[in-house]
Order: sequence, then structure tokens, then C-alpha cells
Amino acid sequence: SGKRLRVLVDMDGVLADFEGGFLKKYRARYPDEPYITLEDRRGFWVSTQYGRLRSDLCEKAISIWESKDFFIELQPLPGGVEAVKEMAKMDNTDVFICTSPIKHYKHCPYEKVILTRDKTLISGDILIDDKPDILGVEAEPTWEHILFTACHNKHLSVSPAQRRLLSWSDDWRAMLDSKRQ
Ligand code: UMP
Repeated sequence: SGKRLRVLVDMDGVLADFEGGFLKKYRARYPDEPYITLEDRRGFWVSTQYGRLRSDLCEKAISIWESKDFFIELQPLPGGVEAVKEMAKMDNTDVFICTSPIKHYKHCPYEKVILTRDKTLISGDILIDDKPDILGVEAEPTWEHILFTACHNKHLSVSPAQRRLLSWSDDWRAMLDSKRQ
């Protein structure tokens, strides 16, 4: 009974190991260039931090995720696929994977699932996403953004109102239940 719960789950950094996959392929392709360990990552945009390290490294970083097979070869983050499968089996629960394409893409849309540059337009009860600021044309999105902890956002002090999911071992079931009526 009651109304259905709509859960939107981000892909990169939440279900798929974008950061780990990037670093591995960057180091393989540019073995003599400096790199940023996952421990030292700050800020959502990998390209921005690499550009600060040395300006030409910004485009070298971008070349990695613009390459064929980058997205399809990303490894799952622990527990993510299992959690989504479990959510999808729950009564009165609809789950969508909601992810943004990279700016210049050739391969990305074929290797991903549901694509939108503006997640504020998508209606849902919960959005589980590792990007700290999710903005768009809709000033008051219907969903509550739950920040999924990633290497680039774990040091951020977010507003007390913002809830975090520390990993898929954290209590995502309780977060879903808190939105049901
Ligand atoms: N992305 C970039 N530049 C970066 C880091 C990530 O273009 O420095 C891409 C990867 C994803 C998209 O395709 O941005 C982020 O999508 P969401 O996780 O916000 O859905």
C-alpha cells in the first residue's frame, strides 16, 4: 500500500569505479607523467585537479574517459549491483540509474544506461550521487540528494541537512524507508 518510491542511482563513483578505472588507465597510457593518488583527490572534476598539477595534464586526463571501452570496462564498486538488485525487488519501489554523459562523447552513450545532463529534471524521491552540487534548470528538484562518499568528496563538510551514504555497506534500506509513506 502507499505511494511508490522512486530511487535514482548515479553510476560513476556510485556503482562503477570511475576514479580507480581512470587512474589505472591514465598510469598505463602516461607512465612517465605525474598523477594524483586517490588519497589526494579533491573536487569532483578529475580534469580540473590534473590541470592544476600541470596545465597539459587536463587534456591527457580527458583523453582517458573519451577512449573506447573506458566506461564499459569500469569495475563495479563493492555491493552496488547487489543493492540495486535488492532495491528493484522491493515492493512499491522503482529504481533508475541516472547518469550524465561526458561533454564530447563518441562511445560513452553506448556504454551507459540512462543519460541526462540535467538530473533536476528527473523526478524521484531519492537521488544517490557522489557529486556534491547537483544543479540544473529545476530549482526545486523532487528528490532528496543523498551524497555517496567518494575519494573526492570525503573531506567536504556538507550542510547538516545533507545525508551521506558512506558506502553500499551503509544502511541504504533505512534511507529508502525514511522516504516511504
Ligand atoms: N567526468 C568528466 N570530467 C571529470 C570527471 C568526470 O567529464 O573530471 C564525467 C564522467 C561522467 C560525468 O560521465 O562527468 C559525471 O556524471 P555523473 O556522475 O554526475 O552522472
